[in-house]
Amino acid sequence: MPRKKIALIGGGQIGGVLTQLIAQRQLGDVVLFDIVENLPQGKTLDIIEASRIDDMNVSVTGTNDYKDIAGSDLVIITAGLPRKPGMSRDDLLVTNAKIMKSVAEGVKTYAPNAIAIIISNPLDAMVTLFQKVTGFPANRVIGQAGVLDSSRFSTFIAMELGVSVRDINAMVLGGHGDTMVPLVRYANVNGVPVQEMLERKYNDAKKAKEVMDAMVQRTKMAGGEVVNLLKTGSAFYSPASAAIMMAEAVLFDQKRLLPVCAYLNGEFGVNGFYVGVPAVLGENGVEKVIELTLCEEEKAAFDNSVNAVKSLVDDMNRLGL
Ligand code: A3D
Repeated sequence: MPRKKIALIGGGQIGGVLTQLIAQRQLGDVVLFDIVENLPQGKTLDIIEASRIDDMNVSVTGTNDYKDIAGSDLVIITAGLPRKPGMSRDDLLVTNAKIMKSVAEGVKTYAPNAIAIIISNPLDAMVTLFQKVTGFPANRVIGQAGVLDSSRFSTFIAMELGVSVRDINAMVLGGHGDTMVPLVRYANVNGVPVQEMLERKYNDAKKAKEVMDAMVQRTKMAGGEVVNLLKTGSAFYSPASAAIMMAEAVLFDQKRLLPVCAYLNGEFGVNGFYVGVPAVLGENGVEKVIELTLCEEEKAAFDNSVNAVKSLVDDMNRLGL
């Protein structure tokens, strides 16, 4: 079987880590694109110079020319500014929308059959814009946010309970902003509800709820926590890992059930918007959105998050972006 071709648009922090992870795992040949001259060429040269050490038998090249992404099976987009301390993701809307438009034109022209995974913020709006400009079928345009937010939630739960994070199943739905919805009731450790484990640990339902609320809050603010520590950029190792999980699901047709930013056609009572929901990912991108029963409180939080996404998309349309 011929190797897959993977184009990475944006050769910054996340793009660099993505390149290295793809090469080390030999997921396919990589073309790293950026508008900054020599940046993608320099990063890819640095990475392939470790191919003897890391056993990387794939081609890895850097470019400033969209022609070189021709025929890509998968495109992962990280082009756009990251936030600085004090900024919300939504503050990036105007700048990153202009960048996303040019990226979408390039991908539409040179990789019209690709599946696209978007990482640039504000995530839900950027996914919406990319799909609109390319006209790609909605299932072929997917946003990465929920996999990372869920991994962050799982990490905090594992740290609190002192169990392996491999045994934690926890999902975060909704838009990728401060209104995101960590699903407390569904969070479990190999089937055992996290809420029950916390109640046993503290033998006090009120205290257990406080601990869970604090983990939910930390999850919602986890991106900002890293931004405040780094000062000059945002998280990049974990977002790259999250996109790799999604890329593998698509490239190897794994049918993984993952929380991703997917287009909704009435599921969860939402029509015509991209938002974070559980979905089956395979060779066709989003193959099925999985609906689940939300209690009144979860539904209200989810609707609130969807409204935040809708209002950002409205802003984008109003500003003619
Ligand atoms: P950074 O290291 O600044 O890299 C962005 C790259 O985009 C730079 O190398 C730029 O030169 C490049 N770029 C700018 N304009 C264009 C253009 N028109 N075409 C192609 N490339 C261009 O940022 P980063 O890699 O840390 O983050 C990238 C994006 O991901 C930002 O918007 C972040 O906010 C976002 N992000 C999302 C998540 C999610 O989980 C959704 C997490 C972390 C960061």
